[in-house]
Amino acid sequence: MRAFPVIIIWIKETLPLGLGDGQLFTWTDGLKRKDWHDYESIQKDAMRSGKGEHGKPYPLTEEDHDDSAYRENGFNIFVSNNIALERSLPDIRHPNCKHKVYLETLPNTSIIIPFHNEGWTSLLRTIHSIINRTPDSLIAEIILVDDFSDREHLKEKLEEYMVRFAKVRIVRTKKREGLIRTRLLGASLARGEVLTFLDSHCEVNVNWLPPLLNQIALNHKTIVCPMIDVIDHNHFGYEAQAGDAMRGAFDWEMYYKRIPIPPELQRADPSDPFESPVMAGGLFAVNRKWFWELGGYDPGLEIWGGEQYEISFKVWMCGGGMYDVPCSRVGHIYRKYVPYKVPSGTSLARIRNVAANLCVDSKHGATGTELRLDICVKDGSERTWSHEQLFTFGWREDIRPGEPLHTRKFCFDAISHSSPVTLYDCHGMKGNQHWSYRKDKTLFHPVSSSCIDCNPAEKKIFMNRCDPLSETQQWIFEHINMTVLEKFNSKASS
Ligand code: UD2
Ligand code: MN
Repeated sequence: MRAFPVIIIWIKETLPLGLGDGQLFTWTDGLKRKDWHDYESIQKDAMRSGKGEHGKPYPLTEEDHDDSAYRENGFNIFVSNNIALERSLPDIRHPNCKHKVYLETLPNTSIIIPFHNEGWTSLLRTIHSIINRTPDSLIAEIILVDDFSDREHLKEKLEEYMVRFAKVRIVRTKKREGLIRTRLLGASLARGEVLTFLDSHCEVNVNWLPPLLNQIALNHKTIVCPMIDVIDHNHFGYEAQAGDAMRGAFDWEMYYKRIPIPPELQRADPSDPFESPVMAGGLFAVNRKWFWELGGYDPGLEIWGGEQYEISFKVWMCGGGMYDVPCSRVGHIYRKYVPYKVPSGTSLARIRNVAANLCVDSKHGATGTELRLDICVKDGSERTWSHEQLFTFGWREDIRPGEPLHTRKFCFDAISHSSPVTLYDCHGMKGNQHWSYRKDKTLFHPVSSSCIDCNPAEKKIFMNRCDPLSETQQWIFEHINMTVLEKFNSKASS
């Protein structure tokens, strides 16, 4: 039997809620398609009520806002603990998505979720949302890959909990590997036809998986990404990202950004998949064989970041394509700060002055403002990257507030051998933003041949003629990786 494409138009007009469960439609290409919505589960979600349901913000009180709620995860775990693991979400897809049909026979998938010290309820909510909003026949397995977490709830307690889900497997790395090698471990054990990667603090939305698998079934050389929605790190409200459907891009500093789709590339139906140059990183599906043909990820990538470019470039260079799929939506908690420790890298925490015993502080650090000294933050609170006393000495040989994973885009800048040290937009071209740390503990500024000095009484930080014997010019980098710093400095002097 053969139907004509016009049938769709007819259906759109007569069945506003959807096409009807399980009904089959044959396209002119001869392939059978069906409506994959699970109307029973949609109905169940619609009936739910309570705090945080339908993705509404949880009503926060003062004390719920306390920093202790954020410390372990970088998002408010109290709120997470107080909303249902199976909470409902708003269906914020483009209205056309309700009427879309996908191949009747879709490949199945292994869902791979790396985690390092994830919160209990945020991890469980990820799993529950998958179980509740994904057709069981499409899930080959859910692989939770523990990247050497040390929190107690992620050990036996997690294994006991997951016994109720036949498809969940837990595997663990033998040492801290970082998210890239952790994903690779999951991928190497996966048996599904498709690999679907998610972060460990997500909530998948209605009918999220079929549109992803459909795109891969039509052309296996594709990586497909859902729209990533924002779960607020304070109140857990669920909403689209600003601007919603945009293309992935990056700037000259390799910062990921999203830019609008140019009008000439916009689709007639904005709910159709569109090509995107690079992906955000965490949430995507890929044919398993094609992933390995691409060489997977480079296993030399450490802890966090950059892997999305590596895989994106390989896709394009190997004759594949990358698509964002507006009818597939997954919520993700964007953290307030990175809660986990980064064992290697160019990280440095505080820069303390020997004479003053005060630290460099970037509190009022908008661009153009002067750096000042302030009382050093207590040890232990250094995990809050948003704190103004963390700095990164980067490969660009500049110094930026923030830790390496999420630095702010301002750099230490000095315009002369006697000017104050200010924060200024990083340009990555050395010059006034070029620094080196010397063995005598001075912070040297090659372009002006001077050093950073300070006035403890006034808490001022300024440039001065280098005098390594003056303690006001001696700075201690606390928690720095000395090997990295030495490598850095030998390069600078050669
Ligand atoms: C984004 C991506 C993330 C990843 C990252 C680096 C989204 C929504 N998220 O940052 O997936 O691509 O950029 O480019 O696109 N983890 C480990 N071991 C570690 C550190 C993290 O297993 O050492 C896990 C962590 O539990 C999480 C995932 O890796 O499930 C990503 O880490 P993240 O959530 O801290 O990264 P995020 O969302 O800031
Ligand atoms: Mn994440």
